[in-house]
Amino acid sequence: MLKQHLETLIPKWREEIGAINKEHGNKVISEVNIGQAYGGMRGVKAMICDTSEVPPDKGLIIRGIPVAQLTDKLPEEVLYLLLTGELPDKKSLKGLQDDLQARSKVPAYVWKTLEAMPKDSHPMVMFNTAILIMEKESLFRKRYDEGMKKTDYWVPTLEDSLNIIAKLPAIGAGVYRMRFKKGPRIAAKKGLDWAANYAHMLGIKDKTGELANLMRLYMVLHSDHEGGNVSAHACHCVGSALSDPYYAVSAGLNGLAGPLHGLANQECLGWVLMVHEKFKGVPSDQELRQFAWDTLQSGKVIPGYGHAVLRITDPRFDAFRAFGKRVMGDDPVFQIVDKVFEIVPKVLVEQGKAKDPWPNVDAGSGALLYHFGLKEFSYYTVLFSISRAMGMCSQLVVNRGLGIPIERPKSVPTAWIKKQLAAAPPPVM
Ligand code: AMX
Repeated sequence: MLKQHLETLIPKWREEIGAINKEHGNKVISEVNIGQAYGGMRGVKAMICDTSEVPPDKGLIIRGIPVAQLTDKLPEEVLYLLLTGELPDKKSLKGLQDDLQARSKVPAYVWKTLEAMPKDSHPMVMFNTAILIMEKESLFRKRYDEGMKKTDYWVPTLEDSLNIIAKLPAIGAGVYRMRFKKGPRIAAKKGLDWAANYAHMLGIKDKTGELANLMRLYMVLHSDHEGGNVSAHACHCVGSALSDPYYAVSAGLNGLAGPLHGLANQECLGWVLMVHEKFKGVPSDQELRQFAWDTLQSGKVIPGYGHAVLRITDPRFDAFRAFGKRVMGDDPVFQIVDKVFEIVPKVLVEQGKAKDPWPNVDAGSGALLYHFGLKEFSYYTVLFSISRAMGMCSQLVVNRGLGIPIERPKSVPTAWIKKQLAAAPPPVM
């Protein structure tokens, strides 16, 4: 059903974009100055992402819907939205859920490979290895080798993407149980939705059902964040070489494993727990302010604060905070997260370096997981990965559908910059 729907949508999108390109292809949408070329291309509008956008003053908007309006949706609904631009009706949702369930069995060789890895491997390395070794299942590569038409590329990309996404809860939960010696793997339960099944397979007691709710929320909130962030961009760049989704998603997740990107949630909870340990509970405002300054003065960043694009409190942080207040308002670790939110932005403003002093998505998520007994925080980026794979895969499918070519920006050496400067000082932009 999803595939049939995309079969009607993709030719229309392709036609529309073809016409825009033909008529307006040489219109300027962005200029690049030397600072941006040396500065991580910040703010350069040089790629298209139709699955979501992140206006600095609004935060994540998925296919036109602000993420705050999606917090009661299932991740499968959001996946359908990312791929098609529409929320599914009941029948389409059930179709997608059944499809994912039918694709969810993880090959035995994945478990054998993970078991053979060093016992102290980072959970992200285990998770990512599982995705990469499944590359031999790629239908995209098979069909490409057989000689498929360019306009069909998106079809096996969708197949590979659904095959990957369907298996991630079991792989993620399997990594958790193996890496942290939690006992044998737990089989999926028929009838549970994608995220609730993940919570079930982790094997953490969930009498109230709130852990399953948190997982649904977590998976929705992390699902996509436009195209220029490290993981989405790495996935897009690798996919643009027509490397199949196993290679491309794996590349993206290697980027997500960086401490300035997805690993920040692990670092963030570490910082909050340091506060908890040092002050034996929730500190006073003054104690916390001093602790934040000590962190900055030791040359470190305050994890969970700041963003390359956002200039407001991340609406995803707001959604997690609301969940925390509802479910664990009396938990001291959550109370510290709440207090950090009151104190740290003021400290960062006073310091005057960070362009965005507000919390990002990672500032609070770890504390919520910790509350439910998921205390191995080196694992947290795996959760992020399970969710973000939905956005990365959706971007791949759409990009293959639109026939977006191989990515190849132009680099220049510093000698070239110097030559330009000597010839004529560039205008200040
Ligand atoms: N604490 C201390 N200093 C910070 C800071 C923070 N939270 N955020 C930014 N700064 C500093 C930068 O280190 C930089 O210092 P420098 O001039 O000495 O190099 C200066 O402020 C300007 O940086 P910026 O333009 O505001 O940020 P950026 O776009 O270069 O980087 C980010 C954005 C997120 C990497 C940065 O804010 C940061 O390191 N935050 C903490 C880590 C974090 O929370 N990462 C998660 C991001 C979300 C995600 O991908 N999951």
